[in-house]
Amino acid sequence: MQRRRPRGAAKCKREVENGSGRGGRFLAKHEKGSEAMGETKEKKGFFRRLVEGLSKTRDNIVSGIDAIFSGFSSIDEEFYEEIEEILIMGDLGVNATQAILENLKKKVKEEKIKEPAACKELLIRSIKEQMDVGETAYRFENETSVVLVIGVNGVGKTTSVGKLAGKLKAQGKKVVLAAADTFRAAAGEQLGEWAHRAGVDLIGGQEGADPAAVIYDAVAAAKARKADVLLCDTAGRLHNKKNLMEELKKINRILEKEFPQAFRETLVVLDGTTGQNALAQAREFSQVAEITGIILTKLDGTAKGGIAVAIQSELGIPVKYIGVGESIDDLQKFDSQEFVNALFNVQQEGED
Ligand SMILES: Nc1nc2c(ncn2[C@@H]2O[C@H](COP(=O)(O)OP(=O)(O)OP(=O)(O)O)[C@@H](O)[C@H]2O)c(=O)[nH]1
Ligand SMILES: [Mg+2]
Repeated sequence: MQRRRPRGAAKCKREVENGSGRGGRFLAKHEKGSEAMGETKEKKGFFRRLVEGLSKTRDNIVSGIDAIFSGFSSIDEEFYEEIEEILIMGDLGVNATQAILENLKKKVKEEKIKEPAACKELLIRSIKEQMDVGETAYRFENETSVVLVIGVNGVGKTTSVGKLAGKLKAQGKKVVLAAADTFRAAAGEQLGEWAHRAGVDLIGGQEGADPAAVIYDAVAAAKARKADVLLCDTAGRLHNKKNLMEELKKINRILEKEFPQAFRETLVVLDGTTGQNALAQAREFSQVAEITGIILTKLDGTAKGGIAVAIQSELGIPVKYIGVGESIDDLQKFDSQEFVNALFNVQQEGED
């Protein structure tokens, strides 16, 4: 088969194009139909910020993919191999990438596609399908609930708790924060600052206190103050991993016993810049807790955003929020369809 470019050329082109922020732009159908003006406006803002934040991942994926689509004149094994390489480099992970490619090959066959360029939309559709974890529920926002926020050290737990408190408070909810990270000296203080910023109550924060006892007190306070949501920040670093996991089990037992009527949400915070490590962490936490969602942080700047695909595809756990900065407004609900559009720089209908 004749090809205009030898294998590997896609990579060279990718390097040349990196940083230019260019990428194929085409219109995608807006899958959600018509929306209220306000929501559309908010979505646009979200989309633009996501496009900005994902610039590095996107440059890798989009320019690489575009180079393959224009560089190959026929669809063959090498064409698929190049796509595979780019997806793995974009941090989508080996398993998710393979599933996406299988799906793509099936679609190419079914729809009798012959032109490489016609594959791009199919690839985007395959990635979206691979990320499908059903409807992402935010029931805790509308019920009396306890949100336990867990994760290893430094991933952004305290920051995310603070941002989430701000978000809920803005919705008119009564929020109580539990400072159950008593391991690190400044942890309580740090959460205290967030409580102040968000304008919500804080329980605990004494260094060296028993985290489970803090949770016990916080539950009592949440009940007495008729709070809508109790948000619990936890330690990411204990003497060792076994301690950390034991501590979480103990906290869970207290919550089950003392607040059985509350809706439970357990969110694992993962640092988006750590790529495949984040996936391993989520797996470990899922062994000790019933994880209901992920907060993927630090997707601004130089994030390896493809990890969101790997998480939803491999773990089947929805990414519920993404962190896109350090201030209180920098937490967004995650929509995998829009995320893939942003990753591929697919312009939403109606955007400039
Ligand atoms: N750019 C960026 N920085 C973030 C984001 N989320 C958190 N950070 C930063 O990451 C650092 C660690 O955040 P923390 O919230 O303290 O992380 P933690 O998981 O509570 O850490 P430990 O309590 O030590 O386990 C801080 O400097 C935050 O400002 C984000 O979405 N984007
Ligand atoms: Mg913390």
